[in-house]
Amino acid sequence: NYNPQPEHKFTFGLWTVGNIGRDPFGNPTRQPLSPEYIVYKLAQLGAYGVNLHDNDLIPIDATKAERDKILRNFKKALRDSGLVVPMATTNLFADPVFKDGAFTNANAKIRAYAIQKTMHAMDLGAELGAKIYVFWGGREGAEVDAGMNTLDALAYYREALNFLAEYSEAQGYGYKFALEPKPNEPRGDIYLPVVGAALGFIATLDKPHLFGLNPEFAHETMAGLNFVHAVAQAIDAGKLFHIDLNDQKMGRFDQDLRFGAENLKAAFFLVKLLEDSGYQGPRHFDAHALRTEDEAGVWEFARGCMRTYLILKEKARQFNQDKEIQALIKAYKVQDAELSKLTRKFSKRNAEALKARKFNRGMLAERGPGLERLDQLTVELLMGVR
Ligand code: GCO
Ligand code: MN
Ligand code: MN
Ligand code: MN
Repeated sequence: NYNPQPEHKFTFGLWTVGNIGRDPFGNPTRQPLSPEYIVYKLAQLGAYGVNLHDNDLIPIDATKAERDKILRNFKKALRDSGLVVPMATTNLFADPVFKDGAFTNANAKIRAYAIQKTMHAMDLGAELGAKIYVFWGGREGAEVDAGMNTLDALAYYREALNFLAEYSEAQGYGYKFALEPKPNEPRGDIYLPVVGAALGFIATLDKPHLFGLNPEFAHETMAGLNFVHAVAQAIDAGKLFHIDLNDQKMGRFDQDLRFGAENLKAAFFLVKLLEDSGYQGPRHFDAHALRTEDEAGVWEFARGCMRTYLILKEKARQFNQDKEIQALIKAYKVQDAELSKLTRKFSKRNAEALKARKFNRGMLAERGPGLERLDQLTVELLMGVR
């Protein structure tokens, strides 16, 4: 019946369903919704959790007394609704102070302020029970390279992440940090633009085990890359800490479409990958309703994201149990126990034996792997005629 339940671990950001429909050319088309209202509505719809930037909840210039009051009300809404806050993050992009970057800003005063702001935001997240802390470096980038900041920026970035990881440990917060790569928008070029770049950077940090990825469907897709492959690489590295689900037309501006709205087949393979690999983390929808919509459209959007995920999860189950599809996959993945024994691990003996083998290259090349049939069956399964 595709009814979302907390056990499905669906989460939304306050900024997602709370999006007021502003774009670079037009004013907001919707009224702001209060954080408490969003919490109750999401719980009603069957979501598991809500995520936030510090300033989604606490205005950047709030006094201590204001902060405490807002926090009290928000915690009450969480208690009453049963919603949890699995992930928290920092807004290091909206305020003009971050116009040329936060952790990577060429100005040491702004870099220090960004670290200070993040420590406060980490305190807030910890108070709400968050265990995953996301770093989306939206302003960490450039439009022009005349400032020659790139190499320095990477060093500053590393310094900030190392500092904040130590802070988390010293405070006993136990955060796992998830880097969220994006190729561009709002900067012309953002540093660490794709999943592979972030994985490479993590290896240079002091405590790489604390850092992983928060890949987003729209972000690799904007760059014309295969998001399912990117997620597979994160899983392979043991680094899929969180995931941002949405949709996007390739090569366009950042659209944040409802999950499955555009690339249904890729969404299917993504859900199948997440489910088959045993990913245990939240399924976070980082998207928003079309700017055309009113509040009713916002909740249709939220329902739609979760429903599509559950339908695709059921399709993945069907795919795994479809005898013909599974037989085709089995035939596609040709096994050879004897040769695999030789190639599994290098030894002088294995190398000698392999060098002495004769292969019938012509025959190996001749065989078609049967992917046309397999893919057509997948399409038919998705279209509901299987
Ligand atoms: C975007 C990003 C953001 C981040 C968010 C949490 O394209 O704007 O995806 O929505 O995910 O700031 O880090
Ligand atoms: Mn995004
Ligand atoms: Mn976005
Ligand atoms: Mn995101």
